Parts: sequence; C-alpha cells; structure tokens
Amino acid sequence: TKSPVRVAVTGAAGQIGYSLLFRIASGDMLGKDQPVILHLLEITPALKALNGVVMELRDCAFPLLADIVTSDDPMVAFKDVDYALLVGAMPRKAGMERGDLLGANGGIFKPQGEALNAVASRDVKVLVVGNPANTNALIAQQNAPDLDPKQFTAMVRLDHNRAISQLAEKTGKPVSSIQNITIWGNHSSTQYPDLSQATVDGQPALEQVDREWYENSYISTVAKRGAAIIEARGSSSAASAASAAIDHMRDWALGTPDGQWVSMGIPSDGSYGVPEGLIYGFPVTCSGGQYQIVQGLEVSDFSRGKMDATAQELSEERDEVRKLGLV
Ligand code: NAX
Repeated sequence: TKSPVRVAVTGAAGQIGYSLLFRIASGDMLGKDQPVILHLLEITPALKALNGVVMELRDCAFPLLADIVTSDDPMVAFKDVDYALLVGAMPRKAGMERGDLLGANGGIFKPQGEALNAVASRDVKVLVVGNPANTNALIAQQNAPDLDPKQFTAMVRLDHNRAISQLAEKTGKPVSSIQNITIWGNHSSTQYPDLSQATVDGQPALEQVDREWYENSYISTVAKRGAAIIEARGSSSAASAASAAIDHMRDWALGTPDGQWVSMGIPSDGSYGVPEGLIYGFPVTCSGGQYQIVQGLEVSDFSRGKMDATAQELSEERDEVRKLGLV
C-alpha cells in the first residue's frame, strides 16, 4: 500500500470545503489506493465549526483518511503538504472597488504564499479557488520564490465543466461525447469559453450549433453561470466548485486521457501571445504530474479579441497588486 500524502485545504469550514473534504477523503481526487492526511486551515473564529466538520469526517470512517491536522496558522497547516487547495478568500462586499478586494485578498494570499515557501513539500501542487482566483494565485506564487512558479495554478475548471454541460444540453448529446473545449483567461466575466476546437461525437461543435447562439448566448451563459446559481439557490456554487477542484487536481496529478485536454489557470509562458507571467486559463494536457500547454491551435480574429480582452483584465489586476506591493 502507498504511504499517505498530505493535502491542505484552506477555508475548510466553508461551503466548498463541506463538499470538497469528503470527496478528497473518499479517494475521488488522488485515487482509491492513495491514503491522505488532511491539513485544514481556518481563521480562528471558524475553528469551532471546523471541529464539527472534522467530527463528521471521522464519522465517515473513510479507509483512505489516515489523519487530520487543523490549525489557524498557515505555517502549521502547510507543513510538508504535497497538495494545497486555497479555497478561503475575502468575498467582494457591496461598494468594494477592485483595488480594495485585491488588497484584502493580498492579506490572505501573501502570508499563505510565504508559508508554502517556508514549510510545504518542495513539489507542492497549489490550486487557488478563492476569488479573484487568478490574481490570488499570482500573489501566492510571487511570495514563494523558492518554489517553481509552475507549481501555482488557478481554477477555471468549473467554467470548463459548465461550458461542456451547456453544449451537451444544446446538442442533446451526453457530456461524455464532448471534447476539447477551452476556457481562456480569467475566472471572471471576461473569460472566453472557446468552442472553435471542440467536438461533439468527434464532429466539430460549431457545425452543430449556430454561430449566433455561440457568440451571443452561449459565451455569456457560461460566464454568468455563477450569478444564475446564486439567484436560484440563494448561495454561491459549492458542490460544483468542489467537484471542479477535484477534477483539476486529479488530472494534474494523475494525467489527462489520451487525445483530450482540460483548462487550467497557469502562469503564461507567452504562448498564444498572452503576456508572460499572468495566471491565465489555457488548454493543457497533463502527464507525470506536469501540465503542458496545447500548442498550435488556430486562433480566429474573434478568438483573438476575446483572448486579448481577458488578458487585459488580468494585466490590470497585476498592475493593481504591484501598486499595493503584494507582488
Ligand atoms: P465560504 O464563505 O462558505 O467559506 C470560506 C471560508 O474561508 C470561511 O469558512 C472562512 O472562515 C474561510 N477563510 C477566510 N479567510 C481565511 C484565511 N485567511 N485562511 C483560512 N480560511 C479563511 O465560501 P465558499 O462558498 O466556500 O467559497 C470560497 C471561495 O471560492 C470564494 O472566494 C468564492 O468566491 C470562490 N469560488 C471560486 C470559484 C472558481 O471557479 N474559481 C467558484 C466557486 C466560488 O465562488
């Protein structure tokens, strides 16, 4: 049997945590043969609620759950962790400007980046879920100079999965028949869900839906799905966000299926004209615990415009956190 790996989750007493932890502990993320030790980080006032979650985790008697560590100190919670899912963040409150939001999150992701740098496994794989996810990932990364920048990623997988499900619904085909959708850019309303390479049952998706629907309905439905969930459910997406985080980490750690790609927010290496260093959604394949950008895809003028707009937003966010001295 394999020896346990250490998985940190921040914001562990929150809504996403309540779904995510049980899936990690049951083996959905790293495989049904991989024992895990959960390292759960919360702010001090939430430790009591976190203890309740820990009681439930123990009550599941998951065979793969080897141990649980809880703390309100990232230096304790991140000690020797192999994976870190940074979920806890400061939500945007009414009247908050982008600068205020980025500043508040800097107060979380700067010390967490420093703690990962100091105490995590040298091979730690980091996924930032907490919004604004791409720029929070950049802040953590820039404060962890001893780790490889490529170890820091942001979640656009929920958008990717939403894009699959919307196309499946439109074409009346199962989600399993759909391949090679890309979410380019920021996990925000400027994201670009791109169907130009997508296939349904092996046939080009854009030959099966009309262009007008794609440009004027599909893209905004995917980008605004989070708001639609809040409107319907009265709280933000949690189980689907947790499921996407599981998918992101599983594919990164265990690999993507042959001939298929997924979308991950990763540091740009300049591919597709995206400014280097931005944490930007790209099409990637994974194997051996590494991700690679899918190269050589044709980019239409329509795509170029959308890809540049979302890069522009991320550049502005980066300028803002530079001004705040966070990166
Ligand atoms: P909740 O408010 O239910 O939970 C957040 C938890 O984080 C709370 O328990 C809070 O005490 C904790 N927390 C706050 N600061 C912390 C810190 N410094 N260290 C450790 N824990 C801390 O939010 P939830 O619904 O779970 O969402 C979490 C984050 O995910 C939010 O920022 C949200 O915007 C973001 N999302 C990102 C998505 C994505 O696709 N990238 C989609 C879902 C979600 O909206």
